[in-house]
Amino acid sequence: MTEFESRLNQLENSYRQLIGKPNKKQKLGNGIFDRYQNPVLTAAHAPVFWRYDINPQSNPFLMERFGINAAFNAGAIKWNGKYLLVARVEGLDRKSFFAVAESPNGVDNFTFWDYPIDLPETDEPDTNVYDMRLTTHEDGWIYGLFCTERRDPEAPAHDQSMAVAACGIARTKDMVKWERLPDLVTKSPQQRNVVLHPEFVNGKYALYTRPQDGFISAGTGGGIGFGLTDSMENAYIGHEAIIDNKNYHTVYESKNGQGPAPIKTAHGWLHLAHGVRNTAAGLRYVLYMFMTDIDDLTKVLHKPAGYFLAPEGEERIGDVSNVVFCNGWIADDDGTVYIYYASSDTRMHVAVSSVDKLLDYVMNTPEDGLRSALSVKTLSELIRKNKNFLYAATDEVVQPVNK
Ligand code: M1P
Repeated sequence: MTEFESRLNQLENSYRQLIGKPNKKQKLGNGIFDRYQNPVLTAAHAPVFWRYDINPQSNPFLMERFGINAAFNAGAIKWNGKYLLVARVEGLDRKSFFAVAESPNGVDNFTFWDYPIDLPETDEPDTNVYDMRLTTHEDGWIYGLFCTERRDPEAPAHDQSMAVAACGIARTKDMVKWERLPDLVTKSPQQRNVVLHPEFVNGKYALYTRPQDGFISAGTGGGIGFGLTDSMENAYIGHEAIIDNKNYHTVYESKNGQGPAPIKTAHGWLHLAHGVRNTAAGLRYVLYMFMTDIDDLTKVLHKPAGYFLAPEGEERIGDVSNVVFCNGWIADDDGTVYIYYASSDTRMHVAVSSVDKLLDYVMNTPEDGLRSALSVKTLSELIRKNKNFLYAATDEVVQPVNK
């Protein structure tokens, strides 16, 4: 066996081992969801034939020719009985693109389809595309809304980082062939985290938006917006109502954004979103949840205090550390909910819950009182309730530890 053949064998074995590695629930979750032990998708999940030219004539040293830096921020959909992630795959050149990875069970064995998505461009080519939200709409199409980023035409030559973010729109019927539609037009100078609602509202398409003044900072904009458009073929939103604002001294103080399309339940629409606050160590991204009225999508009915899921352990480290981000979840027929979240702009994980658990969490977790004294009041009420419950159960006087 030549050195080339031996190296190729090792690369393929290590890839197969990774793909075949079973994933298990972590022990003792919080009752709301179960995290799984291993990331479900990483840069190393890219097939060997993506990364290497495997012809010894043109690549005698078997060098990596197309390195993959990360696989994260994936949209998700159940498709023909399989769990699909449409990941943001980022090459060493920092450009990201979309690629589908498929699993038979939603928690492991995610395998990339042979080719990345061939996403058509508009007349104004995208420099970078990322963070696709998938929506199976009642009009019969599967839409993928994503961020398209281009250099700011107003940027001076010395500034090579000023960019404009907008919402790109594509749709498909088979997850393979994608039709590109014109970008969304709104009154906001920049848009990111735009998500299509799965149902018509008053005969129109309804979109969750995130108006922002600048590329990074939401500025005077921000909050999760909501607007209607007559068509997706020339999507235009004239008025954005802010349904969930950023708020002082919360986990969504600097900015926030809708995650995947909301899940419809008998009690209302379940939303998963990300919230951002600034710290001495930089921005911290966490996930939080809320519920909107089944008919009035602009009315928030319930919103638990604080975060639903925050970066933990190794999740805290990556290209952009201290970040969790979610733009894909799957509500299965049996009520199981697979929450696909990325950590630190590097890799994908899964946390598993159910519609019933998420409803209980959203409807029965106390809201943010927005003041320390009210947090103490909420906690003291819970302690009192638990003491009374213990007292009733044991028929003994429970001694107060501290009056
Ligand atoms: O780097 C963290 C995230 O930053 C952006 O999110 P937002 O628009 O809310 O600030 C996005 O670029 C996202 O892809 C990234 O994960």
